[in-house]
Amino acid sequence: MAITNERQIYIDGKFYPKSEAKVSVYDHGFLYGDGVFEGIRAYNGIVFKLKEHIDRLYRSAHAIMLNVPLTKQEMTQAVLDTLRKNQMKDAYIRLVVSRGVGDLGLDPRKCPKASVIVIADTIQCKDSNSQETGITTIFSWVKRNPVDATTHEIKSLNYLNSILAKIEANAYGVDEAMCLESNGYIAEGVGENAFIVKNGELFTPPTATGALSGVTAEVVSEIAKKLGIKVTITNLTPFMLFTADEAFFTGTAMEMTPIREVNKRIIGEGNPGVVTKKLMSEFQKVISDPTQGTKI
Ligand code: PXG
Repeated sequence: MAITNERQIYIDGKFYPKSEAKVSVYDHGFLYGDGVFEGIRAYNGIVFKLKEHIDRLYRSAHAIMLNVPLTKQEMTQAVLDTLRKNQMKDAYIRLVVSRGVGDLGLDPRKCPKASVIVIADTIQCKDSNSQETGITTIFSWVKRNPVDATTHEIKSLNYLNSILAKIEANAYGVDEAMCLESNGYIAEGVGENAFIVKNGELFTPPTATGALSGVTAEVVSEIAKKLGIKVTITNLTPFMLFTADEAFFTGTAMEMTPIREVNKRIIGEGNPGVVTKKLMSEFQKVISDPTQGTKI
């Protein structure tokens, strides 16, 4: 019997209680990681940057030649319907499009229809005090997916390299892993973009070599520019992070989170710096601005 007050999950146009929301073991998303996804947040009845997330989802799908069975407008509606169905105004939304049910071979032609899943739930990915204290990190040995393979630019269901980096961070007792790209430059975290502050200016790695084109990173860069803080997209070495004045991560799940340590090197003063704090307080204003998203 279904448990009452269970979350209702959208699967291919229908809602199922969480305990009954299941996909086939023949789904190629499960068998091969063949699919794409997005993580989105809703704040106080507004889905933050929903259009930007949906656009990125369709770009990822296009790159893997996955036919999304909904138009962007229908996909937007599916997200909003899921939030309404669950009566959620604040949520973490997971949008998944998998290649769908096929046979045990790799060939996607055996999967006649892609599957769309929308989960609206909450997420706990950082300690409540990490915004005040900053988090600890290590450089992982796992490089980001190279551009000439399962490139990091596609937000695919293949997140094993992020998971391996996370396992490493866990094993070393730090909060998060910092990932490098194949030339040894800083790429990003396991699910967040990286920024450093040096002499009052912001620097972040290029998306071409190793960082996902982050929605939150874009928002924070825009805030910085409005505040008159210069933002430069450039290759960053581990040394530049060691010797930065401040550093922080941005991401839908992590929002803005200061970094206080990398491989036991304290960054700056070892607590969130002035530029980071200023950006964080402006970021709070932007996420509660109804013009920055789609009303539920
Ligand atoms: N880099 C990667 C590799 C990501 O997956 C980001 C950066 C940040 O992008 P946005 O657009 O969210 O600012 C992401 C996306 C998690 C989790 O549980 C986070 C993401 C994806 C999957 C899980 O922390 N973030």
